[in-house]
Amino acid sequence: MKKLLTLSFIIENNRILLAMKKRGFGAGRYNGYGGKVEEGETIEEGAKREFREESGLEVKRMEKVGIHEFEFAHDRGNILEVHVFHVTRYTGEAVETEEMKPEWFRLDAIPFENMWPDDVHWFPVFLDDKRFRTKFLFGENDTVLEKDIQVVEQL
Ligand code: 6U4
Repeated sequence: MKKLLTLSFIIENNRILLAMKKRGFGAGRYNGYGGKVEEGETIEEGAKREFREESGLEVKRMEKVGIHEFEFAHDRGNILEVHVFHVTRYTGEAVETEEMKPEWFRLDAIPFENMWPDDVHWFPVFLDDKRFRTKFLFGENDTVLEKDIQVVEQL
């Protein structure tokens, strides 16, 4: 069983837009914008919709940069396939919504201690502008039990 999700980030002027997730899966952590891809929409359409709903920004151009497969030890076989996008053109300004509170961070001050525990492992590849495929297995308290990070030419 695979569930399709998206995760999108704006990076500009040496800063990245993250948002504090206020409710739902991953609440209390900073992350990019995203969520489940719905039936009848493409992954890109889902990414843009989630970005709009959660931030108020309209994505004009985005590029897929990576694909994660996340699995939890207590729920083996259920894979979260998360498609990661770099948003390179957008309009509007990020606003706080019921789900997310936006905040810009300098690239040398990313708050990894308040993010998903996998992020510290793959962000360096992402910030280095490489394409990647990863697999993470999480244990109790979302600790990383296993990780595999591959730099790829094409996704
Ligand atoms: P709804 O649709 O509101 O019921 P919600 O609980 O808000 O769902 P969901 O599933 O829409 O959450 O979105 C989860 C978001 O978290 C997606 O953007 C993917 C991201 N995500 C999930 N696991 C992650 C992980 N290990 N590391 C990471 N992002 C992750 O950086």
